Amino acid sequence: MKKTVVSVLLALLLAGMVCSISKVVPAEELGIIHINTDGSITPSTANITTSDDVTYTFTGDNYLPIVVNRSNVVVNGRGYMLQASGNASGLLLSGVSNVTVKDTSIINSRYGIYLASSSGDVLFGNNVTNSCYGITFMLDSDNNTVIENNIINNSYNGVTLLYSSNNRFYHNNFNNDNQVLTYRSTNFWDDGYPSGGNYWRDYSGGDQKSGPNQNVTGTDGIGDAPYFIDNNNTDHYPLMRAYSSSPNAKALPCRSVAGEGCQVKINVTVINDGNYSGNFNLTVLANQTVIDTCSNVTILGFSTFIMCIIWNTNSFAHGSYAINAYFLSTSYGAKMVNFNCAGGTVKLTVLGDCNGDGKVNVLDLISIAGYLGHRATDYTAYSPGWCAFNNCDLNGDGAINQLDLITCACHMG
Ligand SMILES: [Ca+2]
Ligand SMILES: [Ca+2]
Ligand SMILES: [Ca+2]
Repeated sequence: MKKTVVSVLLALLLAGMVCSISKVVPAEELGIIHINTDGSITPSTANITTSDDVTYTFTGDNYLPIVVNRSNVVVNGRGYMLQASGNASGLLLSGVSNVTVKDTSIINSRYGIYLASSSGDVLFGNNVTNSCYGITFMLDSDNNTVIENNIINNSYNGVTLLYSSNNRFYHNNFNNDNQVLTYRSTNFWDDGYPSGGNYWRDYSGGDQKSGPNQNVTGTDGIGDAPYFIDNNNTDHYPLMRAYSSSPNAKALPCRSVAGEGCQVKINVTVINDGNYSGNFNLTVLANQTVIDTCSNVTILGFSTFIMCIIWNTNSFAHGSYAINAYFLSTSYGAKMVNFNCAGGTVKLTVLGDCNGDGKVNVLDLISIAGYLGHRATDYTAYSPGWCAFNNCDLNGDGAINQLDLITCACHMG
């Protein structure tokens, strides 16, 4: 009986020690993909492409280890998978600096991402899962930044640091039996308050308090007690929930040219394709001037919504205004998110100046005439022609007709 127990324990122990690699790769496929110091990629059959020897983009999944020997490059996995085999590292950065590895799913490798004597590199938005060692820094791999990665289900350690210091880890999700192992390494594990640190699946603290010292009444999404790794490594602001990147949002004005005194519609569009949710205060600015605020806007996970803001330009001088919106969380880690609007600039000019050249003349009349009979309902927001149509709709009534022509004619000269 005792013998059986011992055998079972031994079997369990061995099972735990043998790191499972699920994919068996035929011997002829074994090899290594190199991003060489001269910028070339070998072998040429690798599912990676570059047009400038700076950005290396996956064109499909890769089943060989990748060794990066070139500094100052970006490796963009575009969500594709990298699966090394046997005892190989998925991605090895060897003696390089200023390399960014992003958006790559690295699974079933002995070492997911391995840095040897490499400093000043960035690991951003990768999934490092189901390997033996998730992320490993060896031999003076210092001053690297590791953010927004999922480091999950790695059988030995999530992160291993040997003789590697001053690296910064934050906004990562950690769920491994052994989260971190360090030796002679002192590192940063948070981004200060209120940005916060990492999500640790095994964190057992509560969240009743807030503030940099976590001594103010009120919850803030950050654990009240630090997450202690070892004497030289502590996450002072562990996240209470898994980190999910911010919702994608834009603040887009409906026109790029507006006559003085016009009202300009601005659509604030939020597309949230993550599980991140919370309540926010929204502020919309024209250059540095606040033009509208909304409190307690709720953004739910996996949702989309559009809010319409009206900017009354009465008290604004002629000139170009960049429209920006930002959300300040009131419910989750007081996370501040800046959303820059793509193409969101409005030129304030004389009424009637549809093309924004500062003069009202026959060119503006021609622009308006080109849209005669068109209505706002003919256009989908942001589609080609939509913004130009709005620029010509001088009285903003959603139709272009003789009223707009007359308004323009009255301001000519
Ligand atoms: Ca707290
Ligand atoms: Ca003009
Ligand atoms: Ca009109």
